Amino acid sequence: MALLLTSTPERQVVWRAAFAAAGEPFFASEAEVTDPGAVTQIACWTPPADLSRYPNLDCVICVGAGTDHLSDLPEGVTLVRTLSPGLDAMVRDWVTMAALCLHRDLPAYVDQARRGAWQARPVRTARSRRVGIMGMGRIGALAAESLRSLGFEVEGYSRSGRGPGGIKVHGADGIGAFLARSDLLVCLMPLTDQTRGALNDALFAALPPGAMLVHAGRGAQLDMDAMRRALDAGHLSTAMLDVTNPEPLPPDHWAWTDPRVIVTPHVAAQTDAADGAAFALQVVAAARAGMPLPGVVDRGLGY
Ligand code: NDP
Ligand code: OXD
Repeated sequence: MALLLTSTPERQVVWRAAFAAAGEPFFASEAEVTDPGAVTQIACWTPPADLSRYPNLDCVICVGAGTDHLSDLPEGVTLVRTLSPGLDAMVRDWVTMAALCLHRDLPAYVDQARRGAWQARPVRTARSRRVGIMGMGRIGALAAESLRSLGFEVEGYSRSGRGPGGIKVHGADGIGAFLARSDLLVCLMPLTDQTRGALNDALFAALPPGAMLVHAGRGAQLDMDAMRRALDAGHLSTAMLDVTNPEPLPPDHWAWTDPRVIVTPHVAAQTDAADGAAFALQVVAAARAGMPLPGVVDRGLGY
């Protein structure tokens, strides 16, 4: 039993030290693999091109949270997503920053500053802004707690209607009521067949006029042309995106220069190398003990 990592040289160093300290066999790259039959786990963002080289592969560990790009692994290979409080907290921080930026009109002030315009806009209290979070899993729950602590009126939406205690979470039959109250909509859903293209004309039209969009889920959930139409029509006032469609966003894309939109290049989280290695070692330990693996993705549901 051995784990193969495909990653950057900097991460290889950290993982090698962690696996050596744990006494676990480890290959830091495909070039190091002398016996492909020994590889039982692969940890990666982008998997090796030819997985058939590893006949005893049991499990692929995605070093991030979203696993949509790993949906076509061979049958019988278990897919695991990294569970890392540090990663979750990074996305929470990005969402909190983005929500505050939009709530306090930063896009307009940055635009004014470029033009040397000293012009005040009305300031609203956080408690007067209703936040709606789509996706109330590990990260959605943390973001809700953070935004609530700042005074926002937060409600959530999830596939099942489940979510953390102490917060109202709408299920599929409550989507209309959820959107109608979301002055600031946050998307933290995984990319699945159901969520692909979910941020579209109909959804934007269902929001209160002048709503704000914070998107850190997956780019393919967002119809960027629909977002532009919603901005032009006033259904949306501003948007802050960490994920875009396509990704990377081409240098000449309208969203880079539209003063109503702020884009960051999919950086809400970057798994800390030591945290990633520690989680992979938990997976290896569970596999050795014949115990259920942590972080298993339901490949039918897609997350
Ligand atoms: P979880 O699996 O913990 O939670 C997923 C949540 O989404 C659950 O509440 C689930 O509902 C809900 N959901 C799934 N499908 C639907 C649907 N069709 N309609 C409504 N809700 C749905 O995931 P995480 O919180 O850990 O991560 C969420 C996503 O955030 C990741 O999949 C990834 O795409 C994105 N992400 C982005 C990062 C970035 O850098 N921008 C970094 C990390 C994550 P239910 O409870 O009912 O199943
Ligand atoms: C992601 C991640 O899922 O960076 O986007 O973990």
